[in-house]
Amino acid sequence: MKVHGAVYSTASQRVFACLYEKQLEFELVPIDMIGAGAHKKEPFISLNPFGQVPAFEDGDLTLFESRAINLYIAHAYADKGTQLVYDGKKMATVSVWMEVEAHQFGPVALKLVWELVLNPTLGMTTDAAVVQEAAAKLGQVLDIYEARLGQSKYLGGDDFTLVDLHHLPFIQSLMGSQVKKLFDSRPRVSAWCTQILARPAWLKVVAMQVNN
Ligand SMILES: N[C@@H](CCC(=O)N[C@@H](CS)C(=O)NCC(=O)O)C(=O)O
Repeated sequence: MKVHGAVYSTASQRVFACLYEKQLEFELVPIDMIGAGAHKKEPFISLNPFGQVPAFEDGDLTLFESRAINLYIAHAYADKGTQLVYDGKKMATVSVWMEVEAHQFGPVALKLVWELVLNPTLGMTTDAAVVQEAAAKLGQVLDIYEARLGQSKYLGGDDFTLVDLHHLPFIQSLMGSQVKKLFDSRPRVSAWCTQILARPAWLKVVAMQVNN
Protein backbone atom coordinates (compact mmCIF):
# COMPACT_ATOMS: atom_id res chain seq x y z
CA MET A 1 0.00 0.00 0.00
CA LYS A 2 1.21 3.50 -0.81
CA VAL A 3 0.07 6.87 0.53
CA HIS A 4 1.09 9.80 -1.66
CA GLY A 5 0.95 12.72 0.74
CA ALA A 6 2.75 14.82 3.30
CA VAL A 7 3.25 14.38 7.04
CA TYR A 8 2.03 17.95 7.71
CA SER A 9 -1.16 17.49 5.67
CA THR A 10 -4.18 16.95 7.90
CA ALA A 11 -5.97 14.91 5.23
CA SER A 12 -2.91 12.65 4.86
CA GLN A 13 -2.72 12.32 8.66
CA ARG A 14 -6.28 10.98 8.64
CA VAL A 15 -5.17 8.11 6.42
CA PHE A 16 -1.93 7.45 8.35
CA ALA A 17 -4.01 7.19 11.56
CA CYS A 18 -6.30 4.61 9.95
CA LEU A 19 -3.40 2.52 8.63
CA TYR A 20 -1.72 2.53 12.06
CA GLU A 21 -4.99 1.55 13.79
CA LYS A 22 -5.27 -1.35 11.34
CA GLN A 23 -1.60 -2.25 11.89
CA LEU A 24 -0.98 -2.24 8.15
CA GLU A 25 2.39 -1.62 6.53
CA PHE A 26 2.50 1.23 4.02
CA GLU A 27 4.94 3.28 2.04
CA LEU A 28 4.71 7.07 2.26
CA VAL A 29 5.49 8.67 -1.10
CA PRO A 30 6.25 12.29 -0.11
CA ILE A 31 4.63 14.94 -2.30
CA ASP A 32 6.51 18.23 -2.21
CA MET A 33 3.54 20.60 -2.20
CA ILE A 34 5.20 23.70 -0.77
CA GLY A 35 8.46 23.67 -2.72
CA ALA A 36 7.65 22.09 -6.06
CA GLY A 37 3.85 22.22 -6.21
CA ALA A 38 4.08 18.53 -7.04
CA HIS A 39 0.39 17.96 -6.18
CA LYS A 40 -0.67 19.99 -9.25
CA LYS A 41 1.60 18.17 -11.72
CA GLU A 42 2.13 14.73 -13.20
CA PRO A 43 2.55 12.07 -11.99
CA PHE A 44 0.43 13.04 -8.94
CA ILE A 45 -2.39 14.67 -10.92
CA SER A 46 -3.13 11.30 -12.55
CA LEU A 47 -3.78 9.89 -9.07
CA ASN A 48 -6.05 12.77 -8.01
CA PRO A 49 -7.26 15.13 -10.76
CA PHE A 50 -8.22 17.67 -8.06
CA GLY A 51 -4.55 18.04 -7.16
CA GLN A 52 -4.93 17.46 -3.42
CA VAL A 53 -3.16 15.02 -1.14
CA PRO A 54 -3.51 12.27 -0.14
CA ALA A 55 -3.83 9.71 -2.91
CA PHE A 56 -3.71 6.03 -2.09
CA GLU A 57 -2.79 2.85 -3.90
CA ASP A 58 -3.51 -0.73 -2.92
CA GLY A 59 -2.37 -2.97 -5.77
CA ASP A 60 -4.36 -1.93 -8.83
CA LEU A 61 -6.80 0.22 -6.83
CA THR A 62 -6.21 3.99 -6.74
CA LEU A 63 -8.24 6.26 -4.48
CA PHE A 64 -8.31 9.85 -3.25
CA GLU A 65 -10.41 11.66 -0.57
CA SER A 66 -9.11 10.69 2.87
CA ARG A 67 -12.46 9.63 4.34
CA ALA A 68 -13.28 7.38 1.37
CA ILE A 69 -9.78 5.87 1.55
CA ASN A 70 -10.33 5.08 5.23
CA LEU A 71 -13.72 3.47 4.59
CA TYR A 72 -12.06 1.21 2.02
CA ILE A 73 -9.22 0.28 4.39
CA ALA A 74 -11.58 -0.39 7.32
CA HIS A 75 -13.80 -2.72 5.26
CA ALA A 76 -11.12 -4.39 3.13
CA TYR A 77 -8.93 -5.15 6.15
CA ALA A 78 -11.72 -5.88 8.64
CA ASP A 79 -9.70 -8.78 10.07
CA LYS A 80 -6.71 -6.58 10.96
CA GLY A 81 -6.09 -4.26 13.93
CA THR A 82 -8.84 -2.09 15.44
CA GLN A 83 -12.40 -2.66 14.19
CA LEU A 84 -13.24 0.80 12.89
CA VAL A 85 -16.61 -0.02 11.31
CA TYR A 86 -19.69 -2.06 12.20
CA ASP A 87 -22.24 -4.05 10.22
CA GLY A 88 -25.89 -3.17 9.56
CA LYS A 89 -27.82 -0.70 11.70
CA LYS A 90 -24.89 0.17 13.93
CA MET A 91 -22.90 1.17 10.83
CA ALA A 92 -25.79 3.37 9.64
CA THR A 93 -25.42 5.41 12.82
CA VAL A 94 -21.66 5.62 12.31
CA SER A 95 -22.34 6.88 8.76
CA VAL A 96 -24.58 9.66 10.10
CA TRP A 97 -21.83 10.94 12.39
CA MET A 98 -19.20 10.56 9.66
CA GLU A 99 -21.32 12.90 7.54
CA VAL A 100 -21.57 15.27 10.52
CA GLU A 101 -17.78 15.31 10.82
CA ALA A 102 -17.32 15.92 7.09
CA HIS A 103 -20.00 18.59 6.65
CA GLN A 104 -20.60 20.26 10.05
CA PHE A 105 -17.39 19.93 12.07
CA GLY A 106 -14.80 19.74 9.26
CA PRO A 107 -15.46 22.99 7.38
CA VAL A 108 -15.53 25.22 10.50
CA ALA A 109 -12.58 23.40 12.07
CA LEU A 110 -10.57 23.82 8.84
CA LYS A 111 -11.39 27.53 8.74
CA LEU A 112 -10.07 27.88 12.30
CA VAL A 113 -6.96 25.80 11.54
CA TRP A 114 -6.18 28.22 8.69
CA GLU A 115 -6.84 31.38 10.68
CA LEU A 116 -5.29 30.37 14.00
CA VAL A 117 -2.56 27.86 13.11
CA LEU A 118 -1.49 28.04 9.46
CA ASN A 119 -1.75 31.79 8.69
CA PRO A 120 0.39 32.78 11.72
CA THR A 121 2.97 30.12 10.77
CA LEU A 122 3.09 31.39 7.18
CA GLY A 123 3.42 35.01 8.32
CA MET A 124 -0.11 35.90 7.22
CA THR A 125 -2.65 37.83 9.28
CA THR A 126 -5.56 36.29 11.17
CA ASP A 127 -9.02 37.67 10.44
CA ALA A 128 -10.69 38.17 13.84
CA ALA A 129 -14.20 38.38 12.35
CA VAL A 130 -13.77 35.04 10.55
CA VAL A 131 -12.45 33.48 13.77
CA GLN A 132 -15.38 34.81 15.79
CA GLU A 133 -17.98 33.49 13.37
CA ALA A 134 -16.32 30.08 12.94
CA ALA A 135 -15.75 29.71 16.70
CA ALA A 136 -19.44 30.40 17.38
CA LYS A 137 -20.39 27.75 14.82
CA LEU A 138 -17.89 25.27 16.25
CA GLY A 139 -19.40 25.86 19.70
CA GLN A 140 -22.84 24.92 18.34
CA VAL A 141 -21.46 21.70 16.80
CA LEU A 142 -19.68 20.84 20.05
CA ASP A 143 -22.91 21.38 22.04
CA ILE A 144 -24.47 18.67 19.88
CA TYR A 145 -21.41 16.45 20.45
CA GLU A 146 -21.69 17.03 24.22
CA ALA A 147 -25.29 15.74 24.14
CA ARG A 148 -24.41 12.83 21.84
CA LEU A 149 -21.54 11.73 24.10
CA GLY A 150 -24.08 11.48 26.92
CA GLN A 151 -25.79 8.71 24.93
CA SER A 152 -22.76 6.71 23.75
CA LYS A 153 -19.13 6.48 24.75
CA TYR A 154 -17.87 7.56 21.34
CA LEU A 155 -19.61 9.55 18.61
CA GLY A 156 -20.63 6.57 16.47
CA GLY A 157 -21.44 4.16 19.30
CA ASP A 158 -19.76 2.56 22.28
CA ASP A 159 -16.54 1.78 20.40
CA PHE A 160 -13.88 3.97 18.81
CA THR A 161 -14.70 4.01 15.08
CA LEU A 162 -13.78 5.88 11.92
CA VAL A 163 -15.97 8.81 13.03
CA ASP A 164 -13.76 9.56 16.01
CA LEU A 165 -10.60 8.93 14.00
CA HIS A 166 -11.65 11.37 11.28
CA HIS A 167 -11.74 14.21 13.84
CA LEU A 168 -8.18 13.72 15.05
CA PRO A 169 -6.10 15.93 12.70
CA PHE A 170 -8.19 19.09 13.18
CA ILE A 171 -8.62 18.56 16.93
CA GLN A 172 -4.86 18.06 17.32
CA SER A 173 -4.18 21.36 15.48
CA LEU A 174 -6.84 23.33 17.35
CA MET A 175 -5.66 22.13 20.78
CA GLY A 176 -2.71 24.49 20.38
CA SER A 177 -4.96 27.48 19.63
CA GLN A 178 -7.32 29.85 21.44
CA VAL A 179 -10.35 27.66 20.59
CA LYS A 180 -9.01 24.84 22.81
CA LYS A 181 -11.33 26.30 25.45
CA LEU A 182 -14.36 25.34 23.35
CA PHE A 183 -13.34 21.68 23.72
CA ASP A 184 -12.18 21.96 27.35
CA SER A 185 -15.34 23.66 28.59
CA ARG A 186 -17.58 20.77 27.58
CA PRO A 187 -16.82 17.89 29.98
CA ARG A 188 -17.80 14.97 27.75
CA VAL A 189 -16.21 16.49 24.66
CA SER A 190 -13.07 17.20 26.68
CA ALA A 191 -12.84 13.61 27.99
CA TRP A 192 -13.47 12.26 24.47
CA CYS A 193 -10.68 14.45 23.04
CA THR A 194 -8.25 13.33 25.73
CA GLN A 195 -9.06 9.71 25.04
CA ILE A 196 -8.81 9.77 21.25
CA LEU A 197 -5.72 11.99 21.12
CA ALA A 198 -3.90 9.47 23.35
CA ARG A 199 -4.44 6.49 21.06
CA PRO A 200 -1.11 4.84 20.21
CA ALA A 201 -1.92 4.95 16.48
CA TRP A 202 -2.48 8.70 16.64
CA LEU A 203 0.70 9.25 18.67
CA LYS A 204 2.58 7.57 15.81
CA VAL A 205 1.11 10.13 13.39
CA VAL A 206 2.17 12.98 15.71
CA ALA A 207 5.68 11.44 15.90
CA MET A 208 5.88 11.41 12.07
CA GLN A 209 5.70 15.21 12.13
CA VAL A 210 8.36 15.56 14.82
CA ASN A 211 10.68 13.17 12.98
CA ASN A 212 10.42 14.98 9.65
N1 LIG B 1 -11.36 16.33 1.08
C1 LIG B 1 -9.97 16.05 0.81
C2 LIG B 1 -9.17 17.27 1.17
C3 LIG B 1 -7.72 17.14 0.75
C4 LIG B 1 -6.96 18.42 1.02
O1 LIG B 1 -7.54 19.50 1.23
N2 LIG B 1 -5.63 18.29 1.00
C5 LIG B 1 -4.82 19.46 1.19
C6 LIG B 1 -3.69 19.15 2.18
S1 LIG B 1 -4.34 18.75 3.78
C7 LIG B 1 -4.19 19.85 -0.14
O2 LIG B 1 -3.78 19.01 -0.90
N3 LIG B 1 -4.15 21.14 -0.38
C8 LIG B 1 -3.57 21.69 -1.56
C9 LIG B 1 -4.60 22.27 -2.51
O3 LIG B 1 -5.81 22.20 -2.22
O4 LIG B 1 -4.19 22.78 -3.53
C10 LIG B 1 -9.52 14.82 1.61
O5 LIG B 1 -10.04 14.62 2.70
O6 LIG B 1 -8.65 14.06 1.14
